[in-house]
Amino acid sequence: MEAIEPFVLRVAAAGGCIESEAARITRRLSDMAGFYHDQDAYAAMLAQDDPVVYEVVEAQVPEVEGHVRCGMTILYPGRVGDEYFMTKGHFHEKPGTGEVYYGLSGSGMMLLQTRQGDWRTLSVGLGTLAYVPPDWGHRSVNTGVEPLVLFFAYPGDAGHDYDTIAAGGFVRLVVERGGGPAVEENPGPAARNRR
Ligand code: M6P
Ligand code: ZN
Repeated sequence: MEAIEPFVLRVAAAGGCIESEAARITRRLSDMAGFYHDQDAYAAMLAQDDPVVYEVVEAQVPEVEGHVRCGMTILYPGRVGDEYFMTKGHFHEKPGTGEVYYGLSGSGMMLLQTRQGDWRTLSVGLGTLAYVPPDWGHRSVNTGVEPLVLFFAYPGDAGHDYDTIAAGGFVRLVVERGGGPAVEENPGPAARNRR
């Protein structure tokens, strides 16, 4: 296994920043074509602005078995139409690998689903530990008004499979109804195309 020095990272919940050696990925609205169910709302919003939807700050840990990849996701508040800002979501490429999240600020939901289409939701946010068992796809959703900041840790060799989600989406959506979040069936590509 590749050896690295032990290290600490300073994690600031409010700003969601990890100082020192960390890689930062920024996902803007324009990076998320096809992910939101209301494509007209997506296009209209993008014509006005290209906001940052979320950032991932990840420690520089080898992507090999035995290491633990860790960092934070900072998911900003907002909506595309009635659908709350969310991460792309992914399965792990390597079967049998799970993930742990711990909420440092904000509030939201995690959508989970198996490759067979079984699904769950978990409440996440400040003070909540969310456990993603192996082989459950996962997506974080910010249903609040503050940034949702989640610390995460997962096996170094897990890898990210985005294609499965990109192809079929999640079977449920988290949408705003009457001022609060609701979990609804995803009408799917056929319904999307009718909009
Ligand atoms: C979590 C971790 C990261 C992941 C990030 C953003 O914090 O699972 O590995 O990259 O969420 O999610 P996604 O990659 O699905 O956009
Ligand atoms: Zn993951």
